[in-house]
Order: sequence, then C-alpha cells, then structure tokens
Amino acid sequence: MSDKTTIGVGMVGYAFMGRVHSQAWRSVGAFFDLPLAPRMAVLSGRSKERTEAAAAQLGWDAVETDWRELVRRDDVQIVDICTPGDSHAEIAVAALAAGKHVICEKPLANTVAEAEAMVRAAAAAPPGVKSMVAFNYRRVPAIALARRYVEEGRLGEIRHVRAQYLQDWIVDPEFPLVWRLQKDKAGAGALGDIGSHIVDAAEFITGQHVVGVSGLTETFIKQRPLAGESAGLGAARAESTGEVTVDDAALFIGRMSGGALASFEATRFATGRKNAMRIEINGQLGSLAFDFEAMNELWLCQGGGGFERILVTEPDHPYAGAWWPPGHGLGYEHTFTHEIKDFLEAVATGADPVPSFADGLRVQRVLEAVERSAADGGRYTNVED
Ligand code: SOE
Repeated sequence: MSDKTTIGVGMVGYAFMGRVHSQAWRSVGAFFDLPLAPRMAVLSGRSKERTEAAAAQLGWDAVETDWRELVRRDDVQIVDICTPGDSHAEIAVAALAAGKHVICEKPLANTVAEAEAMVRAAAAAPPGVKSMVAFNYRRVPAIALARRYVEEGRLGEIRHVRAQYLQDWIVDPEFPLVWRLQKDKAGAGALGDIGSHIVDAAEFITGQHVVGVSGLTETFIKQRPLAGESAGLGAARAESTGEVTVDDAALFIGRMSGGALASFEATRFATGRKNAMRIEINGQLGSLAFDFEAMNELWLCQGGGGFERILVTEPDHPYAGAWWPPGHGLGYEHTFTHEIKDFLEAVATGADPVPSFADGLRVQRVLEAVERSAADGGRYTNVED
C-alpha cells in the first residue's frame, strides 16, 4: 500500500483527448516518483451508456452525465477538461470557483473574451488552486531539450523561427462535418487546433512572444456531408451537407518580442503528412530542428557546420530517464504523461504550473490577430495585450 496522499481526478470528455489523458493519469505514478497519487475518480459525458462504457474501458471509478455534478463532488480535487473548446470556459470557471485545480485542453478557449474570463477565474480562485493549459508538445523531450539549449545560449541571438504543423485528415471532400470543422464548437480550424501548438512551441523554445502577425487563411472545402453520431476524426457519414465554418489552413508570418522573424503554417491539407509538427530555429551561433514524425530526434547545428542528430533518449535528457534504456524511444502519449507529472508536482509543491491560463490567453490573442489580419487581406496586425 502506498502512503502517498491520494488526489481525486474528474475528467470531462472521453474522445481522443480523453483517451490519451486517461492513459497519462493511469501510468504517471508508475514511472515518476510523485508526491501525490492520482485517483481516477469520475468521468463525465452526456450519454450515460457511452460514458459508462468509456469509464470501464479507460479505468475511471464512477460516471456523471452532467459536468456540474462532477465539479461538485468531494472526491474530485482536479478537473481535467477534454471537451471541445465551446465548453472550456464554462467548466473551468465553475471548477476554479469551487476550489478545484484545473488542467484544460488546448486551445484554452474559443475566443479571447472566454480566455480572459478563464484567466480572471484562475486569479480569483482560492489560494493554492492551480490551473494549466495542456500544450503537450512542450513535454516532448526533444522540444524541452531545444529550450534548454536556447536558454544555455548555444544558439546565441535568435533570428528565425520556422514552424509548421501539417496534417491531411480532411483532404477528402467527403470527410464529414465533424465538430472540429464548426466554428461554434471549435472556435477556429487548423489555426486554433494545430496553429496554437506551434505558436506555443515557438514561444516556449525561444522565450520570446509573438508580437505582430500578417496572415492568410483558407477554407478549401466549404460544404461537407453532415457527421453521424460519433463525431471523432473518423466519424460516420450522412446524406445531407453542411457548411464548414472554420479555416482549413492558415499561414502567417510574425515578429517575436526578442527581434526574431517567424513563419507559421498550419494545415489539414498537407497530403501525406499525418502529424508533422516541425520547428526550426536559427540563431547567430547555431540552429535547431525538430519534426514530430521523428519525435525522439533533435537536430543541432553549432559553429556553422551542418546539423548533427541527437537521439533524445539519454537519462539526462528531459523526462527520458524515467522510461526506457537509451535508444528505445517514446511516443505521442508520453507527452501527456509528462504534462500530468509536471501538473501534479506543481499542485503538491505550490509552484505555478506552465503553460498557465495567461500563456494560453496570449496564444489566443495571436490566433485572433491572425484572423483579423486575414480578414484584412493579410495586413500586419499587432497582437493586443
Ligand atoms: C487533431 O488535429 C489533433 O488531435 C489536435 O487536436 C491535437 O492537439 C494534436 O496533438 C493532434 O491532432
């Protein structure tokens, strides 16, 4: 029997993100020596039958069909929000007011106004109540190592950030109108869903903020078959069609607070690219390059030579020592385990977890500036504070 203090977790939503978060909650204590032992107390979803099936499969002890009940429960101290963006703000604000710690999927919200309300709720929460937005790619060991190298000054002054997030899951015009393609549910398309990740990664690695942007967005397929019941990435199809109300792709350039020039490309139309989240940083003394499709590798150039491949699986690399012997590699799911580990440590020690809701709000402001710029023919637009 463990003598660690148990902390109850309530998770809202059980689709893709809910599944991967469940995996993280289940495994984190087995690989990291944590001050708290999470208990997967309650799962919430709208359909009782489906939530019960998901809870049984994913390892949750109880279910609720109304997230408000989950937030009210005494056996829940952490609320994990894995729903579409349209409910993030409402759930987070209620949970924080009830004194629950909150970890919320990205992007933080669907609008700047919602994100601001979440930041206010985090500031007004009882002392010691923590909140974090789940930009999981910060917890890829290679990306954390890239940040370490930049902090150590190995690249010198940063001149360029070149970031791409390339997917292709909606290239087929017959792919149905799932929630990620509806503005009222998702807030934005590729821009919010995956563009937010590369903005966060660029800011995280360089320590600079995006201060202004010039952007273009496009919706290539404007009508799609309505989605059937299961609205996941591989949803069933129906006869009638509906309007796609978000961008399929977004391209923007920007200026960073430390003087770097940046370019960002987020698209779901990069045929053949499944989850190519890539970032290259060029500095005065060297460069770094990363591609999630080879996520255990970081490429480093120093002193003007070519790039050298670093296999980021050594015990002294971020997070890697907790897992397998060198060279055995990690996957997508480990990034979530790492973020849950960092969150639990912050809850236990009283440290402020990052990325904070304020960090999430800043990303939201960048996304909104891109939308304003794109609506104005790509005019350079400041990111408002
Ligand atoms: C779909 O584009 C998606 O699942 C994103 O929502 C995730 O944040 C990303 O990690 C993978 O792709």
